[in-house]
Order: sequence, then structure tokens, then C-alpha cells
Amino acid sequence: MGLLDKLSVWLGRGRAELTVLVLGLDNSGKSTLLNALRPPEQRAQHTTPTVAQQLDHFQSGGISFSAWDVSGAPRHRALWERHYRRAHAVIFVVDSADHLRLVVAREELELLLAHPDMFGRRVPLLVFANKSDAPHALAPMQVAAALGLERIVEKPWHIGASCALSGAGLADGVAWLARQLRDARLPVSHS
Ligand SMILES: Nc1nc2c(ncn2[C@@H]2O[C@H](COP(=O)(O)OP(=O)(O)O)[C@@H](O)[C@H]2O)c(=O)[nH]1
Ligand SMILES: [Mg+2]
Repeated sequence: MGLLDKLSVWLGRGRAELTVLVLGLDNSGKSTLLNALRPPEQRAQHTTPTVAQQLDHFQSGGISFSAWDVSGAPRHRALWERHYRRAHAVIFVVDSADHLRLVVAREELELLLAHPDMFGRRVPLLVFANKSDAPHALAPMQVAAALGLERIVEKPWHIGASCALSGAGLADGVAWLARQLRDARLPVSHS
């Protein structure tokens, strides 16, 4: 059973259509993470960046996942921001070994949280301190401090270490997300 199947079982299958946005800087591991969440039969064996871009969306068990690189070209910003309105949860992926770009990740997270379609909404925010296997990877507590997570009050948030390559840490994070979504008593969307 894939992680995603577990998530839909935890949530109660068919209860609601859920949209989960997977956001983070390029190279943080979003495509790899999405591939690990995918049901095994849909999993890509080799992901090249070009192919991965097309593979960065999938739907299974009433849950849709979309991943977006939130760095670079500001003109593309509207591409992922238009999905904020419908998002039930956000997974923010950080490369915990990329110390230099943590400040950029923080800026992007702040833009996300301040966006009119996100601000004030109780959208659960799951942060993966990814690449925990890499040399010099920061611990989740250090990543949390660098991102300023303790200042977030209007959204439930959680940070956990992950290794998207091996899948380590993903189940714990997804279990937290499932609990948040279940407790939120989401209205069933008919869109
Ligand atoms: N060591 C390590 N490498 C990872 C991990 N997750 C992703 N990578 C590698 O980081 C690079 C970028 O990953 P990718 O999923 O394409 O990042 P994206 O740009 O956020 O979609 C690839 O070479 C991945 O194999 C991880 O947890 N640990
Ligand atoms: Mg990618």
C-alpha cells in the first residue's frame, strides 16, 4: 500500500476532494517526494527534470497533489498562486543542506503566508526538512528557526525531517497532515 492510499484511508475514502499543494524552491526534492507519495504502479522509475515537471501532478483516492517550484521567474508566480484558493493543505519542502538558500525559502514562505488567498485560513502547513541524509543537513529545529515557523499562529504547522529518496520521514509527516485534515471537518467540495 502506498503512502497516499494510507492517507485516503486515514481520511475516510470519498469523504472529500482534497487539494494538496507541494511548494518549495527548485532542487528541494518536491518531484522526488511526489514520486514517493504516488501509488507504486504510477511511480516513475527515472525522473529527469523535464519529465518530472510533467509528472508533478497526480490524483488518487480523492486527493490531488501538485508541486510547484516557487523560485525564479516572477512572471510564473501566478501559475501556482491561482491554486492557493482551493488548497486544503500545503507541503513546503526545504533542502536542509542548502544553508545559503534557506533565507530565500523563508522569503517564499512569507509570501505564501501573506497571500490574500492564504492569509488567515487554517490551511495545515507541513514542512519537510528534506535531504536529512545529506552531509551537513540541518536538524528540523534549526530549519524551523531559519524559516521563522514559530511566528505562524493562524495555521497549524509541523516540521519533520525527510529523505525523499528513501521515503524516510514521509509517513510521519503525512500522518500529521491526515490528522489535521480530519480534525478540520472539511466541507465536502462539489466542484
Ligand atoms: N540526498 C538527497 N537527495 C535528494 C533528496 N530528495 C531529492 N534529492 C535529490 O535532489 C535533486 C532535486 O530533486 P527534485 O525532486 O528534482 O527537486 P525539485 O526541484 O524540488 O522537484 C535530485 O537530484 C534528487 O535526487 C533527499 O532526501 N536526499
Ligand atoms: Mg521538480
